[in-house]
Amino acid sequence: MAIHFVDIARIHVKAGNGGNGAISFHREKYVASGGPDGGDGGRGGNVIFRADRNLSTLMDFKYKRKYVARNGEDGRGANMSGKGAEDLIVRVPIGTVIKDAETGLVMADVSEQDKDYIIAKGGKGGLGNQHFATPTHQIPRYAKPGFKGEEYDITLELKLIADVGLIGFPNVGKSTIISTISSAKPKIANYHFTTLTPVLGVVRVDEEASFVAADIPGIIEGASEGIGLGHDFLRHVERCRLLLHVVDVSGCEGRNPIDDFKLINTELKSFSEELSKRPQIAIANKADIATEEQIEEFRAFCEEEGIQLFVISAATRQGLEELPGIVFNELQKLPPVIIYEPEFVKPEIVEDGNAFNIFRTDDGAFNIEAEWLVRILNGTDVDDYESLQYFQRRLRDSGIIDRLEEMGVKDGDTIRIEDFEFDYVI
Ligand SMILES: Nc1nc2c(ncn2[C@@H]2O[C@H](COP(=O)(O)OP(=O)(O)OP(=O)(O)O)[C@@H](O)[C@H]2O)c(=O)[nH]1
Ligand SMILES: [Mg+2]
Repeated sequence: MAIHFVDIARIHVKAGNGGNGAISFHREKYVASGGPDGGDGGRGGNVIFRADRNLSTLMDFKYKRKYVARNGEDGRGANMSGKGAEDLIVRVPIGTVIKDAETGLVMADVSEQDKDYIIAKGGKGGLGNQHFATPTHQIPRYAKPGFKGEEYDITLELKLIADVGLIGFPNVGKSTIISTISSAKPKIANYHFTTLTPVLGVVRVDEEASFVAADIPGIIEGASEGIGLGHDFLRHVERCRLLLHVVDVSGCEGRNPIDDFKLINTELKSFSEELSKRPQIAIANKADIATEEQIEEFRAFCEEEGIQLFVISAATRQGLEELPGIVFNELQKLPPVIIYEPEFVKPEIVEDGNAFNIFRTDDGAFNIEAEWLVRILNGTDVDDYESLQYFQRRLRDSGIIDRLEEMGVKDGDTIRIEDFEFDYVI
């Protein structure tokens, strides 16, 4: 069965890098040598997620999987700062939960309209050489490169925001119920899996009172192993405060409503222990074609289990008048719709930290891994004596030279830092 509804996606987001600081010196006619006037780099663009009421699936993300914000502009001479880049706004349906793909930890729950969820932060711009002049060092020939923008592989999962979720076997009448008590008009038909995509409906109790209900595809035994439409759709009722568990009390398809009820709860449990503990109201539907004994048998089961029961017929509307009011009152006793708190902690970017790692490769070269050092190297004019001195000072201050000597570095050995390579000179 082809399912066109897309409610899960994996994408890559990258914020813009900060622009590089400029190396420049003030120049004027008849002025021999001016001071440093290299401007700062601009900030890289953020990747921001926003909830959009007009979207209902994550379909777009199936085709476009890379979202890259622009880099900040480099600084220029005459103290001109580079322009910051515009943010990249990515629109998703309300209720999209964003997780770090690697750890599975929640980064954001895009559940509020008009709110910016910054997922990848743009890099700061680097400082221009105007900042590095000191009384003893008046011609700084180095500037700082911009910081890298954050970059993540993320997953998007749509978890609808609804107070109430309708669950049950296929064909028990879930869609018929939601279509009679709410504004939603889902497809209703006498076959299994009529509903393929979740549907939200607003149920009005009176002028002031209303709640949102979600109708999802039917669940069958083995759904947790992927039978039927699987149980992925349960994700859409995960936030619900209350579940309306619908059974066909007439057993018109030759099944037993008590068995059905237990089976669905088993499937629920294998999907999520937490969801299986969510409060439920049993809805015995199709009472119009059920016998008194059938209804009583189910009622006895519910009483024994301590489950609140509601007997209705969505076809004749018997009992449906009262249902919204009862559900609404029940909701008043329950906690609000679940919003997922961010739990992912971004790795900290330490400016000019001194952490490094050195290892020897097969060819005998010493490889230095240190992000801060690469940043300095990128901003260093290797032909310039002063900036080279600055670079060497950082090598010494950070303990890299000591470590190299411990490791037995000799004159003429190759030192490698990412793409840079040079000979070690004592
Ligand atoms: N006799 C009777 N038939 C009903 C009642 N409620 C629904 N039906 C019929 O049952 C069939 C299935 O109804 P749906 O509302 O599509 O069932 P569903 O649970 O949404 O089914 P799926 O979307 O396939 O999971 C339709 O033919 C409805 O007309 C009822 O109270 N009494
Ligand atoms: Mg349906």
